[in-house]
Amino acid sequence: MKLYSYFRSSAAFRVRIALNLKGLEYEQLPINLREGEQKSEEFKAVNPLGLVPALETEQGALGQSLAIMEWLDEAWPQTPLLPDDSWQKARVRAMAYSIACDIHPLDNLRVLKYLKTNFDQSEDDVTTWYHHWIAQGFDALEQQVEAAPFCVGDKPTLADICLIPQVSNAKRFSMNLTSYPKIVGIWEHCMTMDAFKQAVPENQPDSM
Ligand SMILES: N[C@@H](CCC(=O)N[C@@H](CS)C(=O)NCC(=O)O)C(=O)O
Repeated sequence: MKLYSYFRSSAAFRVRIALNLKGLEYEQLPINLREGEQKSEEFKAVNPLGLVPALETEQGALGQSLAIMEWLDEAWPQTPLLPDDSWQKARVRAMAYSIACDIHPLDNLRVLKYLKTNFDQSEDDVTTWYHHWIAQGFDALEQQVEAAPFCVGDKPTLADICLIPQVSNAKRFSMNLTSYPKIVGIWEHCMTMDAFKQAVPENQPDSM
């Protein structure tokens, strides 16, 4: 499989973790978001949304990290990314969606660029915006997650896979995470695991 990715993309980071946890081979095709390659006609033929990640499979190309990961989980059931129990599964999905649907889209590159370019916001104001939406999401998640090692139960799930890249982003933007001891504990534990470590931005072929 081929993964259209960008080293700093947290949505691509999620898919890299999922592929690693399942022990699946994949080739990375870097799309440089800073250079605007996501908007090229060539890439839009793969993912009309112009967003990474996209996964090229034998059946075709697929966008949306959550859809990709759920498909991987059904196609390769080893190392499941969701618990068996339906209630626990719903809890995992609720946490994953809080990050992927509520926090992440507000802090996406195109949103930050729009604030700067179309609304003339300063770098500091954009950083305040960035921190604000992560804090609002993390305030709730800190109450919802179990303590380390993982968000739910004793195995990594979609909740951890979505959480870890979001924590990495928060750290990159120098956010103070001392109010989130459970979230930080889960991050520290996941960072001891190869599947997570190998997926971090610094370990990607297009990392600069
Ligand atoms: N909901 C999508 C979000 C994908 C997304 O927003 N990707 C970002 C990188 S993390 C992107 O490609 N941004 C390009 C841009 O903002 O122009 C998913 O989960 O795959």
